[in-house]
Amino acid sequence: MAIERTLILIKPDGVQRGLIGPILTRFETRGLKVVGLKLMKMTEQLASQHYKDHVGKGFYAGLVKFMTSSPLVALCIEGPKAVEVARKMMGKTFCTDAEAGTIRGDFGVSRGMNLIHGSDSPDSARREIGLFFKPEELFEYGRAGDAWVVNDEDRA
Ligand code: D4T
Repeated sequence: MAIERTLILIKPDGVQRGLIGPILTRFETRGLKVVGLKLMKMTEQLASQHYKDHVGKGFYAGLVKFMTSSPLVALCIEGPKAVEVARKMMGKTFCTDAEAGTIRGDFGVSRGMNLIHGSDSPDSARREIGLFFKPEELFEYGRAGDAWVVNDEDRA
């Protein structure tokens, strides 16, 4: 089954700058399906779970301060190779290094305030989706145009 789900966060800087719509539009336009969506505040506890691999690193305190400072948008999106497709759309971690045409490369110039998070592997995606969404907050549904976005070959 090549159809995957991934966790995307539109970080506090993206929400504050009015970029929820433009960022969401990129995923929708690409053909990826939104199967979960919420505005929420990240707590310090959730930050420590989400960023468990970064706990103790020099940038961790600043990262948590930023991520808990204002609401973010959590998104679960679905599609063929969704994890890799979304990572490519986001661009390199620091906006200053991200290629033009990517979300970070088109909307940002900061290092740490990098607008968006996307899971880095299918395993991370499963773990992270579970941190941000209850099962009943995720939806399986068909869209009118789905047959023109994904066919049987993509699902094989
Ligand atoms: P996230 O996890 O936010 O999608 O970003 P990446 O997957 O692209 O990058 P990451 O996990 O290596 O870093 C997480 C987060 O920490 C910030 N950061 C990172 C920072 O402020 N200083 C640093 O030196 C690093 C490595 C940016 C993203």
